[in-house]
Amino acid sequence: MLEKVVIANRGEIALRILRACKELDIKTVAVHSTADRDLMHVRLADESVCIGPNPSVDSYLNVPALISACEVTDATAIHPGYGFLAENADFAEQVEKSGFTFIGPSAKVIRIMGDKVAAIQAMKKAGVPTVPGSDGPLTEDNDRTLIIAKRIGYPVIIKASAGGGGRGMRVVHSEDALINSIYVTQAESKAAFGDDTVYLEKFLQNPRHVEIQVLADNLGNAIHLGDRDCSLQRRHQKVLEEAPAPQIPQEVRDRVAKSCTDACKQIGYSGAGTFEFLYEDDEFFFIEMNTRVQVEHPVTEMISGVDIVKEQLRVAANLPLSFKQEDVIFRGHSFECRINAEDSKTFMPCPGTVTHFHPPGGFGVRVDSHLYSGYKVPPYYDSLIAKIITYGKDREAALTRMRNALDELVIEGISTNIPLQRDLVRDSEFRKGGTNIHYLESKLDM
Ligand code: MV4
Repeated sequence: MLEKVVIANRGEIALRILRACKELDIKTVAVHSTADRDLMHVRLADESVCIGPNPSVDSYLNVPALISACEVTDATAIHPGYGFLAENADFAEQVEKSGFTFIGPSAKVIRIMGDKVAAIQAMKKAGVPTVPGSDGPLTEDNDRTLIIAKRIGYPVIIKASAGGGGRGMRVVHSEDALINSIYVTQAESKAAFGDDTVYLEKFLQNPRHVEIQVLADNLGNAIHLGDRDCSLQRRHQKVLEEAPAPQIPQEVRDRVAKSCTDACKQIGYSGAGTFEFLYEDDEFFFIEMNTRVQVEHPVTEMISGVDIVKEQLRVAANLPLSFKQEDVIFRGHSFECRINAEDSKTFMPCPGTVTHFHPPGGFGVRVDSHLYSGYKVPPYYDSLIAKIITYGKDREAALTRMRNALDELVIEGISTNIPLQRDLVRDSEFRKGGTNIHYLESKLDM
């Protein structure tokens, strides 16, 4: 097993990683910025190192400081969590070159998935269903581009190959607007990412966001942990997730999941990963792959019984996954509500001191949070402060538990999105299941 892990993150995910390390008897090193010295996981870790001042660029994104932290503590591995450096191929490469284990896939695979054109091509080749599109970057040949768009059929969407997660996209409804829109998207992409490569896809008008969780080890095994629906989002920030994704024919679900595990084997994937799909009219279309553990991983853990972070640690130690596909039994339903320190009307971040925290509890309720009464939410980082996760034998049971859990939850001293979450779990359309990616924003507009 790994001996000592540097947790290169903060907040709830740092605590989540620490818990997995403790269960596996791995020593832990918390690294933190000045403002974060009172974080819960810093207190619980075997050792802690202050890696720099508050701005992320000086601390959680400070590669030399992180490598130094490994060196001074004699750590053997580094877990990046999500966000920050988690999907930075150069970081993964530097960690490995310095003689430490990066807990995640190889730098090579991270690099391919960061290049959306390369990712789609690799997945298509491996048999994963993709969105009809340009199947590669657009060229300077505008006549060719116009023919491609005509073949796909309007509306089309222009996407930056270096983008992802909703950055660098533009929808085009007619031929007259295409070429100019491509120029604009290329210029924006060049400015934002230093790369002007763009590609075209058919624009799906009312899809759901459904993703497949996978795990792969370094011995050629790859398994999936089923799907999650993450369609409820605002400005590309997920708000409420569930597993499994409701109302998908079992045969369609099984087929796409199988294509993902086949693809993992083909590209030599290692660790935890997520295949992101758009789902419309009973069809899956691959759009991107995430090479990290995700915020919403707990809903998958609840329905599969698999501890995803522990498996990440096993894989990084070159151990086999602790089970085979046929050992994974899916049971019940799970929801996750993300609790953010933000204004409940304007969605602006609302840092400050939590004067009182009372988490919900009881059978089928899980709270992943670093909060405690007296904790000061700093203004420097993202505003996620807690994840309320419920489990039930079916969707209805898990949702009832979530309504009750949100009613029990008390966070005083700062403004949060708890009122929004309480409203959402009572929303009649949401209760029916299967709302699409536009549902939340259109509800908020009313
Ligand atoms: C799309 C799309 C419709 N058609 N691609 C946005 C985030 C990025 N991961 C991909 N995104 C989209 N790609 C095609 N061909 C609509 C979106 C999209 C979206 C996707 C998932 C969740 C929320 C979304 C909100 C707006 C647009």
